Amino acid sequence: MAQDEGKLYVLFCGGVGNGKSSLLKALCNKNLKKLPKSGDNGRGVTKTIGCYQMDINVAGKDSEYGLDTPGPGDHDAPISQVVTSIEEAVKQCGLNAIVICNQIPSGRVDMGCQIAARLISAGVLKNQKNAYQNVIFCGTKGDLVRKKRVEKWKTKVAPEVKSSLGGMPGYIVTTSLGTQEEQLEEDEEDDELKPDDVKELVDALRDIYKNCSTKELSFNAASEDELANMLNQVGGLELEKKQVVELGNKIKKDRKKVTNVMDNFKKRHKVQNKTELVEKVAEAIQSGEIDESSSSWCTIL
Ligand SMILES: Nc1nc2c(ncn2[C@@H]2O[C@H](COP(=O)(O)OP(=O)(O)OP(=O)(O)O)[C@@H](O)[C@H]2O)c(=O)[nH]1
Ligand SMILES: [Mg+2]
Repeated sequence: MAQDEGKLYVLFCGGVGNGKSSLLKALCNKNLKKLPKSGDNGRGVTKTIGCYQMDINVAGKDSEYGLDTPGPGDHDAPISQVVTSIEEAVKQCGLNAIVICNQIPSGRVDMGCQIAARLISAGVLKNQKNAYQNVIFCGTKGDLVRKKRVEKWKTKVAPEVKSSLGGMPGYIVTTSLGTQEEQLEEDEEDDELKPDDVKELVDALRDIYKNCSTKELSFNAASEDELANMLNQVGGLELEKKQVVELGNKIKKDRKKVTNVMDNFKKRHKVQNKTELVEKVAEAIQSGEIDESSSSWCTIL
């Protein structure tokens, strides 16, 4: 298939509350009517996949889009729904880069990151070894800890993602969004606030766009059993054999469901190819047809 050299499509994934939507919001075209929703919510904020036009000045591109995802661990989006939605986005949208978000202050590669990494490892990286170069492991909330801990995250914590990803990501970067609105409201008196810093992430995305031999990531779905076993193991679910089979069946059903929702969307919007799909989903978010914070997952994609 001919590569569409004029685009950069980026998937943001990782555990619930790790700052996926905030990061995408920081990179978005500020003229958008609707920006990704972020904030503090014990149940999780983002419930379905969203797609937004970014503005990060990548030389030679004419469109940059970011796809926001719910995190494994969300209270309203069951795990099979989260993983099948992420799979569908990788399969249908012709992604160029994947950003896995991990909170630096936690000092852990949390379960959400492990699940996202294992999903990408099984579906994207297993058959495309060069594609490790298209994966960014991003430490978020760097403003909440001292510089020393940011460095420690980079050298000691982040490399642990290798065991879930099956290899080292092409880029390990850190970001800080210390001056975002929500934070300012709460911490008005806090003179420790540091300026927003997303430079390392933007540089990595530009680099991927310019230098990576794998321009578009292809997706080969792992079997339902494989995924169910992975979730059982990484999630520490301790399911009996029979329950793992049931989870596999649920994943199978959800895969069908999300593909149907996607096919209906494509029909409704007369979508012909991947580029049009991403643009139409972004338009549908702006028009309010899709609400990514709605827990009804039939509005997905
Ligand atoms: N101080 C600080 N807070 C941040 C940063 N990034 C995100 N946050 C805060 O962390 C919380 C969660 O951020 P979100 O962007 O909603 O996280 P998410 O990963 O999209 O969460 P879900 O959609 O629920 O999975 C919000 O209160 C953000 O304001 C950061 O760099 N620094
Ligand atoms: Mg979110």
